[in-house]
Amino acid sequence: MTQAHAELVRANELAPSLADDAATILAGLTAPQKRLSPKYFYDEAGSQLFDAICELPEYYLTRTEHAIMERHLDEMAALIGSGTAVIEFGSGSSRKIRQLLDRLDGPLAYVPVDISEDYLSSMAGALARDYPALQVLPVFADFTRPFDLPAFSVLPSRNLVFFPGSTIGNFEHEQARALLEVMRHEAGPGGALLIGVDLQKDPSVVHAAYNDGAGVTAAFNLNVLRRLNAELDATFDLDGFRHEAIYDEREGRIEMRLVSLRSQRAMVADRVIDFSADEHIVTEYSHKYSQEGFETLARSAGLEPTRAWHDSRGLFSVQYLTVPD
Ligand code: AVI
Repeated sequence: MTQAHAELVRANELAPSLADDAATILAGLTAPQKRLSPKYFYDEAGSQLFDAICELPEYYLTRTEHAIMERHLDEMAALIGSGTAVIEFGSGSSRKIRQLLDRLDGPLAYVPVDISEDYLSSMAGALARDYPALQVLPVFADFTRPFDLPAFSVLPSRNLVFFPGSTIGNFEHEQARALLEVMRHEAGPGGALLIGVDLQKDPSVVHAAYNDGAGVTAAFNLNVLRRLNAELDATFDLDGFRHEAIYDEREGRIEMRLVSLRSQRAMVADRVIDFSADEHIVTEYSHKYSQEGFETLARSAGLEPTRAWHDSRGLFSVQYLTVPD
């Protein structure tokens, strides 16, 4: 690993701490329907809780995606080809990228893009150590907006955007389309996208995945209030809220909420936020797609759905989309 390989690139202006995003957060908390963006879940504690969620028996997503990848990686690698630069949007778990890198034919570079700087640099450092032939070029950026790719010392044959885990589901449809357009831009003409997408299924299976028996998802959800207290001088009583996740079948999405257990008041950055009993903050949507619905979305972003792999129960999918030349 050379020094340049380990160096973190700051690609665009972004808000690493909640204090920098105070205006947006306050706008969400003072709207008629209180909202917080799910991007605020992922401080260090939140990222660790999310890793724990991925191990839960009820949370089928990670396990099923892993199995689909294991089963079809040879075909995926053949489609992707050799000498690729893999650009991972939101480099959440290095396990997934290792699974891909281990099977690709001579990948040239790995570009993890994330807003969690600590997580990004420790993960990128470990990968650079374990894959000495690979250029590991982390980019510290908000991947929802176009960013500059780092300079490659050798030009890759193509760019592959890797976005596992069904994080695309956490974006509302219009935002998801815009994000796919950013990915199309970063992949460039002739490039490709490999995206994990959770599928519509029996609502009870989805419901269980977001209401686990061990309460890890609840802790993950409530962690955002702890973060607001720590970073925005907020005064949320963490025992005054409960986790709720309901599956909205009409919208095909999980809606995750923090429900106020009583009428109460919290200060957030010197602003008073009042809650009535049972009032909730929406903290996350997690959309589930049909194969057809996802293809329509991809086409609307100028992408060509080329191949999709599903598990035998139809729980999850991995989608391969290409960028026209
Ligand atoms: C990151 N994302 C795909 C997860 C999901 O399933 O929507 C976040 C999550 N929220 C609750 N559990 C997991």
